[in-house]
Amino acid sequence: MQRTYLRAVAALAMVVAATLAGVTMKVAYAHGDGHETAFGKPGDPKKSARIVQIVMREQDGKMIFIPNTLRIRKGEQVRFQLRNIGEIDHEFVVGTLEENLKHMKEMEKNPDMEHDDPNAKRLKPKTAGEIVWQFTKAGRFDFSCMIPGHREAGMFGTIVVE
Ligand SMILES: [Cu+2]
Repeated sequence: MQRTYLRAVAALAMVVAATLAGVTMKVAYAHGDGHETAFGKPGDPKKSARIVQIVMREQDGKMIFIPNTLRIRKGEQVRFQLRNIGEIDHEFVVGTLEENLKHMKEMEKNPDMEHDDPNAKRLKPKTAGEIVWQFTKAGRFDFSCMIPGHREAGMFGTIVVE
């Protein structure tokens, strides 16, 4: 009797352990798979997306993005079509304001730092590029050019997701 009981408890414990392991694995997978960040995740280029065109340029001693304010619906996937029509390199990096400011400080120390991230694109003069990003969280976010001096010259914008 006692033995059967112990065996049943052991079997139950194994089922619980296996279930917990399964749940843990699934959570880890979902997290790693989506590259989810505080401002969303890389989009799926095969899925439909709202097209947002952004021009980067210098103008009257300033450096700008046109437009520099965007409103996006939560969950919306956006295809940023970026064009650098200026005379020098520019960059588009989307993130939280906090992260972008921190990143900018790192760029000041390493001006040649290259970005190959799904949320960033550096463009030579007279070239174009694309980023597909899905904004999964509501909030106020930032896009900036991280090349030293450019954000200070005006090269940043705001994305409001609601
Ligand atoms: Cu720039």
